[in-house]
Amino acid sequence: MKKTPIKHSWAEPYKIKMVELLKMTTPAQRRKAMAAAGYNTFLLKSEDVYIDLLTDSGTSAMSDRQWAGMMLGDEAYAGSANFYHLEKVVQEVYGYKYVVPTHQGRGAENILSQVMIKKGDVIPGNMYFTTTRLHQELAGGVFHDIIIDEAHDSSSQHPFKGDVDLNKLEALVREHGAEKIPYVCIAVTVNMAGGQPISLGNLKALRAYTQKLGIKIILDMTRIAENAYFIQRREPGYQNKSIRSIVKEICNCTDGATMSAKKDALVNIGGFMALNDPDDYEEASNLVVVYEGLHTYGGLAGRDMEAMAIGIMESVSDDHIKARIGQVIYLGEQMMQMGIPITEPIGGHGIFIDAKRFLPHVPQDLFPAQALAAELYIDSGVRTMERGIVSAGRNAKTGENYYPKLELVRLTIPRRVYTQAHMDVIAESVANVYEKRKKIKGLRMIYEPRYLRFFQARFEKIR
Ligand code: PLI
Repeated sequence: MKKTPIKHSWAEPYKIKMVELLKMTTPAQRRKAMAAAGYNTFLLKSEDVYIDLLTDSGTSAMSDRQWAGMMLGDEAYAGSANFYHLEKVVQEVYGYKYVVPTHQGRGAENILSQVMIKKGDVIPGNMYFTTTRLHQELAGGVFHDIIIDEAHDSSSQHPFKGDVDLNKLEALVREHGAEKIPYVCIAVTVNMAGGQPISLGNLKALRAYTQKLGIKIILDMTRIAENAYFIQRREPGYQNKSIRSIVKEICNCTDGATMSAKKDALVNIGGFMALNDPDDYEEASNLVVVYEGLHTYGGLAGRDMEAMAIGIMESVSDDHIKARIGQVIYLGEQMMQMGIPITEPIGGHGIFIDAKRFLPHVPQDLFPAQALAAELYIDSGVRTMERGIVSAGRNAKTGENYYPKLELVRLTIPRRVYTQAHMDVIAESVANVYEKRKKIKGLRMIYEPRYLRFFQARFEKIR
């Protein structure tokens, strides 16, 4: 367990003005809380959690400027000044023409899927995301994974594991015809692969191929600034380019985007759809009225849109993103030094423990990642989440379980929330559980909800 100092400084470009007090709990209290939550970390009460790594979604600390912006909320039902500010920022930073706000990312996914997908369509993507795939399926489409094989191997050192395998896309085009493919769905820092980036070289090659066939590219731009950071660090020719210019270059390769602003954009709630095609925009801005609210608020308060506009500007600052990912890398490097099997290279928004290698004696049917997340909570009050067979769910047609190659526990780092000392506590707790890993036997699912089961499923311990 020898620690060597981390070479690069990533110190935060901010200081702390207000703190939120946390309750400290005992192992006995946590054992009881975990059992009451059916061994699902989503069902824990947040007040029972010490360090909350469940998600980086909506959990960021807003800046003093964002809070000040909240006071400028124009809460008019129609034509809020904050909407026009948000629209201007999205146009300037990302370069899209039209913006439709939504309450969060899945609101945008619902509307975009309804606008663009017809029954029987095929939607290729660089790995699935839970809500994205479900909305594609509910709209009548079928998702196909076209990410490179390396993305499914947690130990592959490929620098851009979010890249698309163009041969897989060509095979889909040959099988179904380009007219059955309305768009390719491209995620940045691919969540389910461990926060792994796509390269601009790959995106440009994809663009050249799809343009010839009249297939659009829709970006899931949820963690785009984090992807830009990896391009700046790893892709030849981008070392001297700003995060902001790389972000714009990524968007320029696409026709539109859905955004969960709860991640990169540093807000607690909010999202949007951004489009270039006026017909798609017209339909989306009409449909949003049905599901979210008028097209100038989309389910958000004016103050939420103001905080989002300011958050987007802060998110593309080079100093911000260097510290954000620096903290993630700091934690990941500690784990690697301790011999903990994690997804490599270290990704953008968290550390993903490979539960198959951590618990090789627990078969996937006994939910090793779910069981490991429960043990980590009991050990230290650190809340993580499963990203494996429970998250993958069942095939909508056959009802069979998906068996993803990756069986991961995600330790997601909220932005601007925790300190370096918190990172040390997390690493120590993972090491503790690693030492007693042979005692972990797995779980049995005793309640399975129909949609997105990982949120609400309940389990009991295998004795
Ligand atoms: O949680 P929403 O509805 O604002 O966004 C959905 C969503 C879309 N795309 C991607 C890549 C996501 O990561 C995402 C939400 N992610 C969550 C909640 C997470 O914990 O990762």
